[in-house]
Amino acid sequence: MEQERLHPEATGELSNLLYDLCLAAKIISRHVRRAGLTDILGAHGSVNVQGEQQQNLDVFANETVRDAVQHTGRVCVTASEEDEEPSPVPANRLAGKYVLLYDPLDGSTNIDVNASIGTIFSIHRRVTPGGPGRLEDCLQAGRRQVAAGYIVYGSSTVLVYTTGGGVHGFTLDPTIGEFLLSHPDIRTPAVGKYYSVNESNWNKWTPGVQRVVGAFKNGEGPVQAKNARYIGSLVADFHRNLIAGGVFLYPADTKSPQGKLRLLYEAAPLAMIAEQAGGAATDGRAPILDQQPKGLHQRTPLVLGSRDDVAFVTGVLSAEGGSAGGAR
Ligand code: AFP
Repeated sequence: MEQERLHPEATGELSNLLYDLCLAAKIISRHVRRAGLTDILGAHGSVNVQGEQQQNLDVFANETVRDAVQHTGRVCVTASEEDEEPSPVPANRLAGKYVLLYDPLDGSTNIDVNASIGTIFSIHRRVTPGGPGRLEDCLQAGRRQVAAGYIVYGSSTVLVYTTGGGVHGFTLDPTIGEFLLSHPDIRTPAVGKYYSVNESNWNKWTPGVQRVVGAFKNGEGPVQAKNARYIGSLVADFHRNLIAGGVFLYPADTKSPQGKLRLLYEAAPLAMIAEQAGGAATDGRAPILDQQPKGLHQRTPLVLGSRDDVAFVTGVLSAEGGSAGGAR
């Protein structure tokens, strides 16, 4: 609301959409906290559009976010990492001016082992004139996002978001059921103390990627050796690095020549937060936020986090002639 006051033209719809997402986050958080007690752990038995086994909580979180926003008249279409096609608001409902893209439960292989997971969201203004939203509303470059954020269900539940006026973090106080401002105006250190990468992919990487990971491990020139931290849940890895300083890499490799992570649901929203916090995000060559998506589930190599560390990786990989280790 404070941010909204800086924009006299604001109608309050964006603030209300963020409230809708907070409500979804509280419901998901409650389920995550009780996951071992209720019958919700484990595989759902279905496979999502990415060819991955869906977990019960994945399906629950996907529907919870969609239900929280679809009937409020604030969005015209939603698109989820879990669904093949966008979900326009039903024709008998009011279609709003916003577009919501989201990853309902990132890091879902961590669900059954009680490690941190998260929800990521990205909000655009619609580009089509009216009625239910369409695919083209969803296929916008990250630079056009009006808001982006994530909720990490960790040792506490934390919401981090930006509307382009800095990055702010709120912690859910379960005793009153509200998110309270706990991390105002987050700035990420220019040089990180952590690097986060799935090093089991070493043999699938290009020499350039091997060089940068070697530099983070052992130091090289001005690059100081760093500590490794990788949990396999992008939200959790990103959040730690945002606060403490660090660089996350998921480069292209011989198994995933386009990278593994999704541009619209993971890379673009976290890139907006990284840039707003003073960090950076590239595909190893160009800023993530400048990528024009061609498909809903497009993947991208990703280098994300502390500004100088991302610049080092991008320098090495650009010289090698690819995007985060992939072929041009
Ligand atoms: P899931 O949501 O399917 O668990 O994928 C998690 C993820 O997209 C991202 O959150 C992790 O950083 C990355 O994949 C982990 O991938 P690896 O298991 O290949 O390291």
